[in-house]
Amino acid sequence: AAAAEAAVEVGGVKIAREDVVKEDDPTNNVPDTIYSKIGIQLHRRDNHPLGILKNTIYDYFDKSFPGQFVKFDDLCPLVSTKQNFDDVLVPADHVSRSYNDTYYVDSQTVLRCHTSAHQAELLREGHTHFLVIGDVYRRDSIDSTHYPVFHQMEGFRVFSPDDWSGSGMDGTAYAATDLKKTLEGLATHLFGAVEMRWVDTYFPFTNPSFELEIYFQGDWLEVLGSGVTEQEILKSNGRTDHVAWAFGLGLERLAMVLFDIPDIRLFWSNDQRFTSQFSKGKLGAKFKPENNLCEVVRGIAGDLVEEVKLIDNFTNKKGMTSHCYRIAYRSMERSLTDEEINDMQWNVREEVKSKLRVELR
Ligand code: FA5
Ligand code: MG
Repeated sequence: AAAAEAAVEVGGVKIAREDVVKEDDPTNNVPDTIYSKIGIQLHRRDNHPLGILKNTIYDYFDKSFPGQFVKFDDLCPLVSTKQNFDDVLVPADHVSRSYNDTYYVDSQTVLRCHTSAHQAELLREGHTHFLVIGDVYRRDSIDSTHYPVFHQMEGFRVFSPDDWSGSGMDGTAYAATDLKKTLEGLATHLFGAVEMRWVDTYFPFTNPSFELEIYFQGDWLEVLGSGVTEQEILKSNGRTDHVAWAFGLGLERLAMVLFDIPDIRLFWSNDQRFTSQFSKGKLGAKFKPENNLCEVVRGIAGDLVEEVKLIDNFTNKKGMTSHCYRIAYRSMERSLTDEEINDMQWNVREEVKSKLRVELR
C-alpha cells in the first residue's frame, strides 16, 4: 500500500498520500481506505445520484432566489482544527474533537467532519448567501445509513436589519421562520408530498437549532441539521448586527429516499447495474437491483424459472459489490434432468457475464 500514488487535486490543492497518511505519526489516524476517497467527489458527477440531487437542489435555490446563492463544490476537505471546530464555536472538550470521532492528519489539521468548517472563511470573504457541497469524514460506524465518508450541503443566508424591521418579529424569529419555510419548500421540491417533522436539537453554532426528519421505510430518518447562527460567528467575521440561518444536510440520506437506494454503501459502487440506472436531470428513477438479472435468466430459461432470489449482498472497501442469488428452476409439466438444468445454468452464467459485465464466482 506504500506505493507512491499520483497526487489528487481538489480545489487547486495537490494532495499526495504522504500528506495525509502518516503511519509513524501518533497524531495521525487516517488509513489508506479513507485517503483513497479524497478527490473522488461523487457530488460532481452529473450522472451519479449525488450529483443529480445536488443539481436539483441548485435548481430550487436558483428559482426561489434568482442570482443570490453562490455555490462552492470544490473546496479542499483538508482544513485546520480552527476552521472545523473553533470558528464554529465547538467547545474544547466536545466529543467531535476526539481522535475517536475525527480523522486527524496532524494535531492542527483534520479531514473536515462537516461543511460548516467553511462558514467563517466565506463570511469573511463577504458572501451572504452560499451553498457548500463536499465530502466529509467521520470515524463513524458503518451500517445501511452511516458511512465514514459522506456528503453534505451547507446553506447559509445573512439578513440585515432592513430585512426584518417591518415584519413585527425580531431578527432571530424572522430568520427561524424563513429557514423553515425555505427548507420545507426544498423538501416539497424534491419529494412532492412527503411526511416530515421538525425536532428541536442542539448545535454549538446555532440557537435555536432544528433537525428535519422524513418518514422513510417505516421510520423517521434525520436528513439535516439547521438553525439560527450564533451572533458570535457573525460578529467575528464582519457581520455585526446581522442575523443568519444555516443548514447542513446529508446528501446520501436524501438520495436514499429519492431513488429508493437501500444501503449507503451502494453510492461507492462501480457496479454497472448501479451506475447505469441514473442519468443527468432524472430525479424520478428508482433503483432496481434485480430486474436486469431476472431478464437475462428468463431470456434463457423462460418459464422454467420459478424464482430469482438475492440471498447475500456485500460491498468491500474498494466499493465492489458482491451479490449471491439462488435461482430455482421448475417445470409445470415434467421433471427436469440434471443435465438440462446444468446446461441452462451454464448459459445463464455466460450471458450474465457478458451482458451485465460482472465477475462470476
Ligand atoms: C452537522 O454536521 C451540522 N454541521 C449541520 C448544521 C449546519 C447544523 C449548519 C446547523 C447549521 P450532523 O452531524 O447532524 O450536523 O450531520 C448533518 C447531517 O449529515 C445529518 O442530518 C445526516 O443527514 C448526515 N449524516 C451525519 N452522519 C452521517 C453518516 N455517518 N453517514 C451519512 N450521513 C450522515
Ligand atoms: Mg445529527
